[in-house]
Amino acid sequence: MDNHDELVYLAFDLGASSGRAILGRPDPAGRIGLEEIHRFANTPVKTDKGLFWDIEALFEQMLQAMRFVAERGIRLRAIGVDTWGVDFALLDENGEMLERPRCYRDGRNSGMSSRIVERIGAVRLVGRTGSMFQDITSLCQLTAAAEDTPDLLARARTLLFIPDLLRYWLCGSVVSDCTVASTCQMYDAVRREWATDILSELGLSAEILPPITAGPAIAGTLSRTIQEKTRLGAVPVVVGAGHDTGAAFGLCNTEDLPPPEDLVIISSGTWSVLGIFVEEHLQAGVLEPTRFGYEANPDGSLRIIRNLTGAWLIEQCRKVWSASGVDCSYETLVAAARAAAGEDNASAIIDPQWEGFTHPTEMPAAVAEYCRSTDQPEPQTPGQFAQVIFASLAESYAEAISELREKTHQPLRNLYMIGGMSRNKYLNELTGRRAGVSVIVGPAEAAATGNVAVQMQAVKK
Ligand code: LFR
Repeated sequence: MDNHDELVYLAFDLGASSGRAILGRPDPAGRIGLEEIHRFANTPVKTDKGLFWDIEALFEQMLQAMRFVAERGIRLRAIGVDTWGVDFALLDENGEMLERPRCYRDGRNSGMSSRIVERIGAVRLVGRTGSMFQDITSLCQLTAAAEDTPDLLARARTLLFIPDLLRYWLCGSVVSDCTVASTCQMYDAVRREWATDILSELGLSAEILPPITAGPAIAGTLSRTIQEKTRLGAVPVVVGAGHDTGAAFGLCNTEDLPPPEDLVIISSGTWSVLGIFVEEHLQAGVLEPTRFGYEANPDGSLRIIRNLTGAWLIEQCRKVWSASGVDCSYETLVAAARAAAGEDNASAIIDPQWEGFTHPTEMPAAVAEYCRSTDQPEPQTPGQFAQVIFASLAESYAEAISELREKTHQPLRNLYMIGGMSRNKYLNELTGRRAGVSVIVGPAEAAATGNVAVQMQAVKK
């Protein structure tokens, strides 16, 4: 039986592979209990123009989840949306979407980061935005749009990142927050303003960028149309932690964990975002911008991050294997990987960041190709592939941690693993050994919990 008087928050947490609707119920001690009420796949659509998110289908799933809530008679205190970063939709003067949001894995972004660095200069770009140099950033995507679809870009009046677009559809407000803005490479997270000079040097308009709230806030209430479609009332919709990784890291700034100089965090889903909390940007030149950048936490504080490939490799392999009838449950694969350790065909180490893994036709074939081209034995069985992938992920985490130790002179002896992949005990063991860290396993649903925490702050204000 639902207790209709308790305080319930609804968090939408959308990743690149799947979305979840989760109810959050804070207890008197401040702990947040979670109940997943709906889970749905996020499947991009490939057309002859490129790779797009099926954003309408995702929104429809969100409405479905809201109907479930209404049917149970739950009165929501608020709703919040967090998603992956960098991607955006462009709206015309009537607020209509000009095309579906492109997926950051779209081929047209390839090589864009180095071209922008050539035009702006690495030092200046890092100084103004702090973002890690990657082809996926919104700045790269917008520059690609200016070259590839200039007419469409000319018609754009508003740019909304994915969580902002979904919130706009829920309540009509046009607003963003520092967590998602700090992923885009167009935002100065230190001064907390758009880096408009960088945009104009690239011939891009800064006028389409949304305003950014100062911390968690209520953006609006569910529009009439949405209330009618879902049978929910005028529920407040919150802005403040639109970026999933930002929402997750926001949870980790607590005294229950080791102090920042001794703590690395990995928020792991499709990506494994490895980070440490910092007071300010390090001196220019200390960090290599193709490997490290800065992002903002919901309270505006900063973290250094390295964006590493996460579950993407194994998820894409599972897709191929399950289509041919192989048992691909996570438990089976992890057990098979453990059993394969030590076999010659499971000994290769791949670079999970290799461009060939961005969006291959078949992931196992891409892994095999990498091994061949680096003169390493090719894995044959799913267990051997999984072993190669897990060992390589652990290796990439270890390298990043060791580089951070060297550059920051901090001991970083503890690793807090959060997000979906934190459930993979075998990967945690491999990482602990390779990186020389004690692994503390945190919540798998860190982003959703952080999302609810931010909603609670916003409604309290
Ligand atoms: C994780 C994440 C990362 C971001 C990547 C692409 O879901 O949000 O933080 O770099 O997706 O947006």
